[in-house]
Amino acid sequence: MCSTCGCDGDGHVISHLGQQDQAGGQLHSHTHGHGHHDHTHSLAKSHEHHPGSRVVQVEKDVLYENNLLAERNRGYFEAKEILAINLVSSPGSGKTTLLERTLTDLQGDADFFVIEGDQQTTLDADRIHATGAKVVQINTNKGCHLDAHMVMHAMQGLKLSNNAVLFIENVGNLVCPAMFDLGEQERVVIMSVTEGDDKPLKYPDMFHSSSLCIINKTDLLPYVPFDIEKAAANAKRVNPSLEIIEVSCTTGEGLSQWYEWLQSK
Ligand SMILES: Nc1nc2c(ncn2[C@@H]2O[C@H](COP(=O)(O)OP(=O)(O)OP(=O)(O)O)[C@@H](O)[C@H]2O)c(=O)[nH]1
Ligand SMILES: [Zn+2]
Ligand SMILES: [Zn+2]
Repeated sequence: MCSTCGCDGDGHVISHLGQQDQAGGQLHSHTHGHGHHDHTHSLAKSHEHHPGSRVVQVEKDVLYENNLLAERNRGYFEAKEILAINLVSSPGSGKTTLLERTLTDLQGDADFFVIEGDQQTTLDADRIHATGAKVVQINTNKGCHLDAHMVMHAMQGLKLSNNAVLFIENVGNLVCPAMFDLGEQERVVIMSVTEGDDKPLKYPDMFHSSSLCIINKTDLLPYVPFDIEKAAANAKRVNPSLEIIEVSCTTGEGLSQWYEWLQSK
């Protein structure tokens, strides 16, 4: 849990890329500490001392506050009929590549917006920006996940249109992002065949809280000892209602199934 691993959720930087924000090619960014907000942080934190309970109390407070803001995001998405999809995975499984292909292949089918979460750099946001989609970058610095608060502020820079599709690329981490509801309708976990077919059993929360699992890099199956049936069975063991789609973002194999899934939402 992040409150015990030292991650600092309030030190994030939000950078706006895209037509409306890229005046003169300058990337506009601002840091987000506390003290200048246009929303309230309603929690009066308890300062009572219960021996041995401090860590648990902090976790409860962090998640409680997150869940309030997630509900707020969800209400906004519902009111504007926006489909918000939280993409989660370990680092390098192919989230940004999947987004690049999706935004290119489905161009014109809907208004697409992207929130890019990374600890450092705007590399992923630059890749998304190159597809023509509107994108905002959140750098979490030490933070190992996105939270509802960061997403709320990032949305303020995106000016989402009604009926839009919003992809949120979370920080590459199969542990902490599982605990943070962002207000999304769908959580999609991406695993790749180079990671081992035991991942759903080792990181059950992530697979339990997702509605779709994409198994990526199937083009590498001849070269790695990954049993795709076993991976799917492990994922179903953790979450029997999890849908599974096998794709290769490199060859494009299976992507039509992903697009059909998107269209069904
Ligand atoms: N062989 C193969 N490589 C892929 C595929 N999809 C992505 N890659 C490669 O995997 C590497 C990581 O892909 P990214 O899309 O950057 O992964 P990511 O999940 O966005 O990574 P982080 O943002 O760092 O968590 C890149 O070198 C991609 O080219 C695929 O289907 N097959
Ligand atoms: Zn705030
Ligand atoms: Zn990425």
